[in-house]
Amino acid sequence: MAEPNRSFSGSDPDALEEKYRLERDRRRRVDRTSIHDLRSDDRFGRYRKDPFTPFTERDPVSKDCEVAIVGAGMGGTVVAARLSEQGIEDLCLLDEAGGFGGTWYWNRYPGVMCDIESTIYMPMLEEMRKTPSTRYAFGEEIREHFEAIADRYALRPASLFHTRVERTEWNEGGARWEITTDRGDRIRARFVIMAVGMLNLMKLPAIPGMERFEGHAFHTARWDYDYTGGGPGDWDELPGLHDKRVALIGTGSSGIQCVPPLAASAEQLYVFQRTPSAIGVRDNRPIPKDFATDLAPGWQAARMDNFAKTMLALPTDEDLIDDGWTRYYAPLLTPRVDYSRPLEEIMRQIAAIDHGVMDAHRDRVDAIVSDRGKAEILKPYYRYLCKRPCFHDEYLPAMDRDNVTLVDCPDGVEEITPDGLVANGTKYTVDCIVYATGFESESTPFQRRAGHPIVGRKGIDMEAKWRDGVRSLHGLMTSGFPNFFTMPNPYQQAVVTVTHTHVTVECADHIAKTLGAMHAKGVQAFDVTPEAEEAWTAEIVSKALDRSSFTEGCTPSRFNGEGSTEPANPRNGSYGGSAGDLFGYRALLADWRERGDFAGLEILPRAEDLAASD
Ligand code: N01
Repeated sequence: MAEPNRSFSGSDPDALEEKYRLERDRRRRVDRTSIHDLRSDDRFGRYRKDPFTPFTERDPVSKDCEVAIVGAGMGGTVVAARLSEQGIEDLCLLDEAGGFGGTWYWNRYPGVMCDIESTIYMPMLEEMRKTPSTRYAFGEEIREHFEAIADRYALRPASLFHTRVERTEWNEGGARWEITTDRGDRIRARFVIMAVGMLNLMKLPAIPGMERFEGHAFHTARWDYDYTGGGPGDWDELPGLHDKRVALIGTGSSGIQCVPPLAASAEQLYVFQRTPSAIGVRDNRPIPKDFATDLAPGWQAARMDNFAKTMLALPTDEDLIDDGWTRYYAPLLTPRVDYSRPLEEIMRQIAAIDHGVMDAHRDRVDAIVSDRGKAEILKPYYRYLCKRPCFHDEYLPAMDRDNVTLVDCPDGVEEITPDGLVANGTKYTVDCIVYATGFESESTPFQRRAGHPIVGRKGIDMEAKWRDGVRSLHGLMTSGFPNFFTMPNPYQQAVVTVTHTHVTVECADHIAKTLGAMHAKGVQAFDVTPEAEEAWTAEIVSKALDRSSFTEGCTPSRFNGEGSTEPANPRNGSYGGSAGDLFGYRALLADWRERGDFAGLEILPRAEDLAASD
């Protein structure tokens, strides 16, 4: 693939931008946000069923614990491990899944992998003495890593799986959080940590007629290996599909990863593409077993920092990761242009970098896909940051296969019939439909992602409190909700990082150390003061950039509300603005802890006093 920083080689950047506008407009016409709400629409509830772990009956649990953690994905598992390092081991983890891993529990589709380098994506590698087997880990290795963390820190006995929290409520009198679940449990906890995840709600588009489909259908986040054959991590052969015509809807990160195994096994694969992804080089390879042998302790944190610095264009001696993210994404996230020049010229320089990057991606399609018709359809025409980029080396070659039909449908699939799909007025008869249609976006309000009412002091509901935008201290605590933390999320006033692992481990560390310090000082209850919350929110708002002039030009995607022209709420921002100031944020949290005065928190020596103070 060509070098990223070359300028656009085409003779007419204006014509290219005009092409981008035309392609955007082709995709703006559909009702893209129409989905089936899987939580409330019983007709589609079966799409959420766990195909991986059998459901077992158990008696309801009634117990007290020090810290309840809602969610046993990356955030919940890592914060639980860090708490136990602080000596806080009286925990209770709750999750709807049947095991640890969150997104990696649910997403076991053929080909599932992480396109962030495993050495910086998989947390706690040093503590676990783990060297990932490949540069980009496949899903099973990541999921098993979370299971291993859970075993090492004895989290399993503290965990309730296949358990959906129905209500989390502050009990004023008892000064405890009370959690009730769909299994009849009653958990009373002094502290609560919400680790509910960010891409945790499967998105099933509301395509007319889909409930009438008589073949087999499922979402990539609930892969049905009973139907396809094969199994998680064992997908070279999916014998159940040998005589099947399969439709795949969606060509984002999940869709493109499952195309090669599907193409290798299905009799016929129809790929329904609304917008082509930009597919960069992945270059996966084994990591030598002795990779970390000579590295100094702390190597993983240093490597994560190196990646973050490269992404933020901060000085580093070397780009240790040196992959598509650092070569293509970084130059556009934090462009190295001459900011002393007039704005118009700066914009021209950035456009030239962008055109060069996207040109390289279009050239890659031409170089790999020999079917000229398919190649044209696969070329992405939009600015690189408009959609999440993908990295893959087998997807484009698989598209060239004779048994793969690529259906270009910028309007989406029009209709589903009892035996097939209709797009652009053409009917495709199939046996099976795979929805690779993704998840509700990271900007989904916290309470919807949490999926249940969270009720704080004086009966205030979190949904009501954050309806007009987030108000928090550090993006992790909020006034009126004592002894309560949320793990960070991009639109929630913490900080964003390109690999979400980084902000997760930083905040898990901070929350655990804060609770450790509170224990040491005998603090039993805190609440955020309204003044501290106001000040933090003002800080976030002051750095919020109006990106609408950029996103307006983008092809519709989850990054711009599927083409919405609504301005973003500046309160739902990130520390340091849109690219995020991770290092400033981390220093600020460390300084806050070091001062030891819990600034911005109202501390009461006994939880009971907090109730009495209302
Ligand atoms: O979901 P997506 P995903 N008719 O939203 C299409 C993370 N992840 O599961 O592009 C036809 O990206 C939709 O079309 P369009 C990562 O953060 C990470 O693939 O919107 N098509 C799109 O092609 C990622 O961003 C890894 O026009 C319809 C697709 O469905 C996030 O998860 C791996 C349609 C959805 O793509 C989500 O990725 C996998 C309709 N009605 C995932 N509705 C790593 O490697 C939707 N589409 C770390």
